[in-house]
Amino acid sequence: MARHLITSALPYINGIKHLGNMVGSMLPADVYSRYLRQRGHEVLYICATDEHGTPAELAAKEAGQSVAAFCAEQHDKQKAIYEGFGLRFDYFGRSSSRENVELTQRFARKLHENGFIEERAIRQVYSIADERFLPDRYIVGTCPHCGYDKARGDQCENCTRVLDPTDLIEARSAISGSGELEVRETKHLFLLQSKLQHEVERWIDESSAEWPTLASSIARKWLTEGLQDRAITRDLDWGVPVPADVWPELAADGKVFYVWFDAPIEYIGATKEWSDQAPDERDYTSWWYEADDVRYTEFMAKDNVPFHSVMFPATQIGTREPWKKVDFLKAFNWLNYYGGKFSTSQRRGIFTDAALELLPADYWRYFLIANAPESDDTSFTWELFSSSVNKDLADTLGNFVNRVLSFSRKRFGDDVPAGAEAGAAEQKLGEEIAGLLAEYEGHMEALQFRKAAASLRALWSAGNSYLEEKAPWLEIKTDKDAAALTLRTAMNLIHLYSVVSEPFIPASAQVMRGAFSLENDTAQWVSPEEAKALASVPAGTPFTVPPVLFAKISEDDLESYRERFGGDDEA
Ligand code: B3M
Ligand code: ZN
Repeated sequence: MARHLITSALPYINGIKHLGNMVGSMLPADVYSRYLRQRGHEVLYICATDEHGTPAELAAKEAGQSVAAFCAEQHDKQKAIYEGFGLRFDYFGRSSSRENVELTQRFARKLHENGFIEERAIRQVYSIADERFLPDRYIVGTCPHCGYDKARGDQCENCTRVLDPTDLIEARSAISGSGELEVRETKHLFLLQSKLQHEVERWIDESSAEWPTLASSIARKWLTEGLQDRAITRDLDWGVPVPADVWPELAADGKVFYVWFDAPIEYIGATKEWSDQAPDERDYTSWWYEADDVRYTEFMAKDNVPFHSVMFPATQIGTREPWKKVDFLKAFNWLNYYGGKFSTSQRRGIFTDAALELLPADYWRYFLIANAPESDDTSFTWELFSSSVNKDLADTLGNFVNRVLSFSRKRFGDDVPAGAEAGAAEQKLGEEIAGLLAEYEGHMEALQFRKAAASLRALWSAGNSYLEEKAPWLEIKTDKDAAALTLRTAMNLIHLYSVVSEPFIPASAQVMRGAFSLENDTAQWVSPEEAKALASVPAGTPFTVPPVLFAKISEDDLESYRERFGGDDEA
């Protein structure tokens, strides 16, 4: 039994997220934490909304709300949606919390004391039309590296390079669209990452060996390019204020920390929010400070990797305090919509709120994880989605559950039938199940979600093959006891499925488990050795037949989804 700290990249507050956001961060983190919990580990899964920076200010402006009111409302909205998806955070915080403000200022003070922060006068883009400086996303233009013409001042979405607003070609204001810009001098705090290069390099050498290549190669690329000193403050109204005791002039000037400085600290901040709710039982420092017994896993999409693999660790190292650093960084590629990007600004693709209105969360959870963009970008298409729901969930799993339970009830009544002793076929099935379960565990331990989904599917299929082979609907005509054995065995499979499918499809798993009136039944994991016996549901256990677990998606449904959300014609 180990202590697992799990975080997923903090979703921006600037609007409802699309499925592409969720599949690369919160959803796999939830699947993994559920799995670890079932196996009896102590797990703390922390997430939060990322509320500072230009995206929040811009979105609030568009909504005609104050930033504070906008963030409070959007936080609640996102939180409700994630609950609907069955994401079981231990805590879902807000980066604008008092805890995060205090921790962010503390980090800055420490970095300053250790000589890693410097005040520098810089030349910054000022918009004459808007009468303000234009940091980060307030400015758009053409990326000097790849030529993408909608690159933002802080990062190019296309090539993922981190940018300075002054790097952009043909820059214009994102507020007014005005190209009437000039460069003015203003003072900002710089984090002297160049001084930390060697320490970060050593840390990556020691820690990244088992990270997926996607994550370690991005980290390496950054180190090879050399760590640059970066401005960590901005001229914005909304953000963590620069502490006045250390930098009175900048504080008076209203400078706040850059969102990417305070956002990762919110992983710690949200843990403190969590522990401040029950200070007698919880202690955030036991997870974050000198926490050598904790294994820390982070989940994120690839564009977030530079910040988590290099910049946040540099910040942590620079405090000279023993903060917990990431042990395993799980990164994801993009999920596309028919080969093109999901886009929040163009509302292209499927958004999390719309998805939940359409179909139950388990359909999405299963599809998304089974097709997670692990080794490559992948595409969502309605055709792929419906075939995966219909084949895997409805035909293979749902139909098995329903067929077995209703047939048994019809022939043997409301209790699991006794019948014959297990024979060679059950022995063989048990061996097969144990092997597949061990495989499944291996993939989960390695955070290989697509492979884990394939093993889970194979477990479901094994039940179908067994049932086809034994054909209890024929057995019953000649040997009632043999038919009862087959059904009892199949019911034990259903119970096993309810346990091992729980990380992927928690709601349906609970329905499957709930079909049996077993005392003190939990979702506690079953080892391959235990699973082999297929005997967790004894004869005589009362059961009920649940309603159809998964409804098939029809051609008509498909047609209407394509129409409503747009199909490949828009790619
Ligand atoms: N909010 C970016 C994103 O949503 C950012 C992640 C912060 S993690 C500390 O992709
Ligand atoms: Zn670019």
